[in-house]
Amino acid sequence: MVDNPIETNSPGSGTRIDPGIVRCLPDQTRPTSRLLEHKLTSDELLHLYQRMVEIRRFDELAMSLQRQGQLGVWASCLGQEAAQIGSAYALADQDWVFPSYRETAVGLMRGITPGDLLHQYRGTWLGGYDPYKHRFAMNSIPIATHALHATGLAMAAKRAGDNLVSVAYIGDGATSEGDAHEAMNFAAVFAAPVVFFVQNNHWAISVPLSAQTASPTLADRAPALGFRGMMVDGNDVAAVHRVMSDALEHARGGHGPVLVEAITYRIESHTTADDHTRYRTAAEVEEWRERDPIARLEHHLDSLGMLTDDIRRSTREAADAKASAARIEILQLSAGDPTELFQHVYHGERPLLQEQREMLRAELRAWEEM
Ligand SMILES: Cc1ncc(C[n+]2csc(CCOP(=O)(O)OP(=O)(O)O)c2C)c(N)n1
Ligand SMILES: [Mg+2]
Repeated sequence: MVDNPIETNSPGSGTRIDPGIVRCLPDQTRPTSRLLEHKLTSDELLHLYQRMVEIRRFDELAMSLQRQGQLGVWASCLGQEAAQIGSAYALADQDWVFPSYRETAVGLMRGITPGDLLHQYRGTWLGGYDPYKHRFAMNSIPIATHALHATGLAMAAKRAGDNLVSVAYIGDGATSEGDAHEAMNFAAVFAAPVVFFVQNNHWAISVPLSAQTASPTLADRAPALGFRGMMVDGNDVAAVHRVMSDALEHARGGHGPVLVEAITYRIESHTTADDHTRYRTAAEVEEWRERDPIARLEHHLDSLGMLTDDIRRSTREAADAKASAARIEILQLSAGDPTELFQHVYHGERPLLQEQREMLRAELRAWEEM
């Protein structure tokens, strides 16, 4: 299943134990384990640290804007920054990304501005960015449907002789969908250049991983379908970058798809419309907070003597400044008229939709009068 089987998880950690999880950076919360070399220079590590801090700050901003009624909903990526940033950093410009709703960090790494990324959450009725320019498709709210799009694009690229890899970002829950299975099976049969980057954050809303699959790992899905599966510590940015670079090289070289299972954790609720305290323990969340991916990298940079107080401060200040600018950009987006929702469903008006539009208008009027 994995190229470099390494037993690094400590028993009794309270989480699923899997062999063969690639790690590169020391983890303060586990006994010292065998670490692999990574492919990043010290400057690159520092750069990724700065981006992780910046994107976490942006996530906090989006959470508070939602609480202030400025965004309809928000799906936080808190705790998943290393998985998203390490994998996105390994991509080439020509590669295509098919994201779910939680891939904020990947979108920002693809050069989309915060305001453009948030149109959908602000309720405007046009997507804010050009998917072709950033090679970042519109995010998929339906679970796993975009895995099929990723495979389709990769099959077409192969036929056309284009040098690109298509990456589907899916969750642990998404692996249970028929669409994910079909996408993986087709990709394997046609040796399409796809990477299925699975962020195993242990939860699909309130469904734990243990209720999602009887398979010991999600990466096991790949060899069953005849392709390569790899596991990586998703809170280790350098390991994620290494594994993702290898996966991309494999797919780009014409050797078929790869499934990367990045083991991480969703620290926040599923979205702002959810309350995770109703279905998981504070102790579990705390355990993963201690494995924070930014703290992990900070420790490492510290040990290299690269993280002075000045750098910490300037990183925080730069993140704050970017968040302030993003806030202005987001608040300028006009949320538009919600009753336009009914205009483009069919060509022409339909009585049922007209009725529904009137119901919405009445509700909006009632809200205004409150
Ligand atoms: C086809 C489909 N079924 C159900 C849902 C409702 N739903 C939204 S998010 C979600 C859980 C997804 O979990 P996972 O794939 O682990 O991604 P995560 O939210 O953890 O990033 C579900 C079932 C949906 N959006 N689409
Ligand atoms: Mg999940």
